[in-house]
Amino acid sequence: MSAIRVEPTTPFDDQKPGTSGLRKTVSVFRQPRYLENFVQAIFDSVPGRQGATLVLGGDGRFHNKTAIQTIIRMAAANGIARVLVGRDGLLSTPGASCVIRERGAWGGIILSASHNPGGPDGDFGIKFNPSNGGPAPERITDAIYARTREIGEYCILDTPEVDLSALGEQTVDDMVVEVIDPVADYAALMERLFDFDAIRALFQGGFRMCFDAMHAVTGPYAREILENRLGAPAGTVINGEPLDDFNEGHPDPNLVHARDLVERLFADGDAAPDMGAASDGDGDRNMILGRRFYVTPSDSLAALTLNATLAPGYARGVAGVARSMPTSRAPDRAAALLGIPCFETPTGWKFFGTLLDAGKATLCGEESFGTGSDHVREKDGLWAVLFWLNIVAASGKSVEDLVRDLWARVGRIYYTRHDYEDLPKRQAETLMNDLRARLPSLFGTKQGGRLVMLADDFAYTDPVDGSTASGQGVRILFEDGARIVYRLSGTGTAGATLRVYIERPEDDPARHDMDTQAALADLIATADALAGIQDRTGRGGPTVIT
Ligand code: VG1
Ligand code: CO
Repeated sequence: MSAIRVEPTTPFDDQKPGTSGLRKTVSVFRQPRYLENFVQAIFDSVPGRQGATLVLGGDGRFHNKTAIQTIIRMAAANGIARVLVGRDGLLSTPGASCVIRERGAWGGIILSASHNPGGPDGDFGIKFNPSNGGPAPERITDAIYARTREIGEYCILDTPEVDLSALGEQTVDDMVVEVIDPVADYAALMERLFDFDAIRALFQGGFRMCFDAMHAVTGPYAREILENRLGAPAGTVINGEPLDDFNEGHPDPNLVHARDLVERLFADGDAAPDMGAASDGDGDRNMILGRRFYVTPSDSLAALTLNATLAPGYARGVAGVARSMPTSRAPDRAAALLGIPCFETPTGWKFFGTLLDAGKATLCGEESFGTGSDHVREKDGLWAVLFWLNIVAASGKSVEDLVRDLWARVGRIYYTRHDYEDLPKRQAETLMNDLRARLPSLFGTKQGGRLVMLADDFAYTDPVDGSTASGQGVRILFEDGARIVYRLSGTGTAGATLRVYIERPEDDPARHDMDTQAALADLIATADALAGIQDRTGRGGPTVIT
């Protein structure tokens, strides 16, 4: 047995996990001891690692493989008995969640900065998921952070590199490293949830789809499931080769960054496929498109809720739905129609964990192209795509028809998010603080002709474990059901990003065909005026509109 090397270290003061793990530029992560400190803090603060199994993998971005070799050496030095690592270091976020659960692991370390750009000048990230397979709740991330502030040493072995390309077992000292097929467990789970025969028949009947993997982790998953198992024609998956810089792209499945896909789906006549979809860097996000039709993520969650029982895995019904606070109220309306509860949580998948574990929510979603269910404990991009395919196959309706059905039944909620990226941190924080200070005086006033019914900073008490979270975003609710939400992003690595979420319900079916930005124009102006965005930032408009 090789000697464990106990290395002295000193704390870094910036290792506080954000909305989804610790995210920094690659150059920050390449500093000596930076990754090691954080990994040791995980081992030190989560009980039960001795003799346990750890799941390890990432989205394949630059620095992924180097970090994996370090974590394997540290795992062996910290008493882990078995590491399950995805071949070539790849595991999508939902794929990792699946393996943690199926294999009874102590937890998993996922290396990803999700939709942030990669490469030597891009971003890197690390997150820990405990044994339920979900993102660590704040109780755990707070403990990890506290540990990073006082850490004095970390443990590592001097062992040769593990060959990540060969499936099967190797040993590192007395720890077993098993290189697993990253797709196998996940694909088997999907076959249990969805009617693969019906989807296969759909493709055989000429249904055409285009899945854009954006050169990120879902390529191998989508090829195996869509093309190999479901018989979609070769070429259905585009940009399917994971690259460590995502081909210099921004692997964020939205109308701006998945432009190739959007152009194909909005082509004239029959040139456009029947359905389009894209996923992000680590495979937990999804964008769904019909032919010349864009599905708002909030509507996607609502439509899946209404039609869930068409998929075998959900035939017994949906116990409840949960959505993040800034997500539109379309899922609430769908839930009301079915007579089931709808929970409102702060932004970030970690807040859904208790509801899923307790069986209170079956489906969850966020406006940020995140949808998922109790099948794993992460949002799941390809799962959402298969769910849509299953519903299309079982109902015989197009994606657009299904969304129009939703609008006919619960009304349409026009929804948009305006992001102002890379603002000076101080400026963005002052904007938010000034807005917060004005909240008590806004109630009962008219803003842009609308009466303010509620103005607060969202605070949450978890209905299962009673944990609390405050300061989760400013919300302004108007008498007519319109709403504006402001919050600062917790996933960026430079400056600050202000997110402004704007929505209003439209119950008149004769007005369900407006352009979203036009339908929301007056509210968008109110949102700007209330917070003084243009005046304070000097920006002519948002950087990204979704
Ligand atoms: C964003 C989204 C949030 C999502 C988070 C992680 O966070 O708004 O809904 O859960 O990203 O998604 P923020 O704090 O930047 O708004 V992912 O795909 O990065 O794991
Ligand atoms: Co992601």
